[in-house]
Amino acid sequence: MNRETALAIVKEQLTEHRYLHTVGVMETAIKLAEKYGADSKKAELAAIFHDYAKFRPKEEMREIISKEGMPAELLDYNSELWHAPVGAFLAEKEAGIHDKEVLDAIRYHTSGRPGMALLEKIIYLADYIEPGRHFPGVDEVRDLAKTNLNKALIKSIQNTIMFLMKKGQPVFPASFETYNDLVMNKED
Ligand code: DGI
Ligand code: FE
Ligand code: FE
Repeated sequence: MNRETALAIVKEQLTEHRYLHTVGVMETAIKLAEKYGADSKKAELAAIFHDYAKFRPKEEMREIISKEGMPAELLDYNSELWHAPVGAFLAEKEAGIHDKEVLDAIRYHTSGRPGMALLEKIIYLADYIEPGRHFPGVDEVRDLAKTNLNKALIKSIQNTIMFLMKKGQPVFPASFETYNDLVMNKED
């Protein structure tokens, strides 16, 4: 699927603000793919569809998670986590994207997972550092992303977990597991 077709499909599903975020993620993901040796066309497609399900009604997402064999544990945690696996499912079902690497990058873009593939890391990070993001700590992660993908990823997950904990919110176990996996397998 080419960029224009993909963007036109997701535009229908998103607000203007979320669409601009998506374009930012796309541009950032392509740059990261070129820098770190991932397939830039896959990065482009995964980035365009990463928030495809962001505005689906909670009831629809809950039903898809239950019926399609996704981890039931998701339902006990923040519903903000749901659009990622549901987005992967709907990108395949509604938009005919079958590439497993692309679908996994969409599926794990919010929680991460232990043993993340390169494309998954790139989409997770691009989502965090795209130019429209302005939260505390984002510039430090942008700097790390210029030289070390894993360090940037660790910092972004650390920031997200600490942000949730400071608010006294639950943290999905996969987020902790991803953090531990990256810290324990640090290459440098
Ligand atoms: O969809 P986006 O806003 O672009 O970004 P995202 O898919 O990373 O969603 C992030 C939101 O999910 C953010 O507001 C934090 C929230 N969230 C809730 N519980 C968890 C969580 N994020 C992670 N990584 N882990 C959680 O347990
Ligand atoms: Fe998202
Ligand atoms: Fe996003």
